[in-house]
Amino acid sequence: MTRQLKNDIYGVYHLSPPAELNDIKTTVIRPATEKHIKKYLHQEVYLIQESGEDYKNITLPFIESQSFSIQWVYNILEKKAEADRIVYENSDPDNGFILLPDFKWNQKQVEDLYLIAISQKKGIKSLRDLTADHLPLLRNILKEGTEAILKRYGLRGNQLRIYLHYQPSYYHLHVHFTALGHDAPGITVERAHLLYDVIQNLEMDSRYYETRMLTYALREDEALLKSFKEAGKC
Ligand code: M7G
Repeated sequence: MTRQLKNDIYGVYHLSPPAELNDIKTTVIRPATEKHIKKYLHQEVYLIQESGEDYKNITLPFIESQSFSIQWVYNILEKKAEADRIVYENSDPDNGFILLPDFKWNQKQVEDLYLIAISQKKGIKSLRDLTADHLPLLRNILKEGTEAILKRYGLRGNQLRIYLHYQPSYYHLHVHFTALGHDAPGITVERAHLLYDVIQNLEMDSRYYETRMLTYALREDEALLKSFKEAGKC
């Protein structure tokens, strides 16, 4: 241990933890696409304000041409991968979902709990596709997902942050459940949409997410940002 600074009751030290405390959890993506590499590189970010029209004209064609493969999601739904990690399943083809630990969570402590609920129904790409028809699915995810987490991990609904990303990285509807005290990546106001709010907004207006302006950040060399620039939208 070496001391860098000491001032009154405050000290700053450099420590070299012993090997058993020095474990690093790693995720390996092999083969990684160019898009994967970009996702993990630091870059400047810029806000986009996407109208319903922009979504149809710019974002949707982009998603259809070059989004990440969602094979890993289908593997989970078809029990070809991670079947032993499933925490809860509602097998209804329209309103059901599978709840399991996100691969970012090592499952060792609930302080950074992170699970995802994946819709059984295919073809719901993101928040933009949601209408009042999806309320039963969203309510099931909220109620049954929360109950399953209480039962398995002892955290109550008021200790959880339950949200959807817009834009997501993977265009198959899924909901994030994280411990409220955990600053998980992607909980920023320009990306996370609380499930409580999503449900209320759809109850008020079935076309809410089809029509409203959605604001989010894009990284400097993301192709979608380029599409918005070419369309003179930013
Ligand atoms: P997202 O909002 O589409 O994108 O969330 P993000 O990754 O930019 O947040 C997808 C979520 O699924 C993320 O929280 C990922 O950590 C998680 N995830 C991604 N993959 C490829 C897997 C996987 O293979 N298994 C599990 N359990 N979780 C994954």
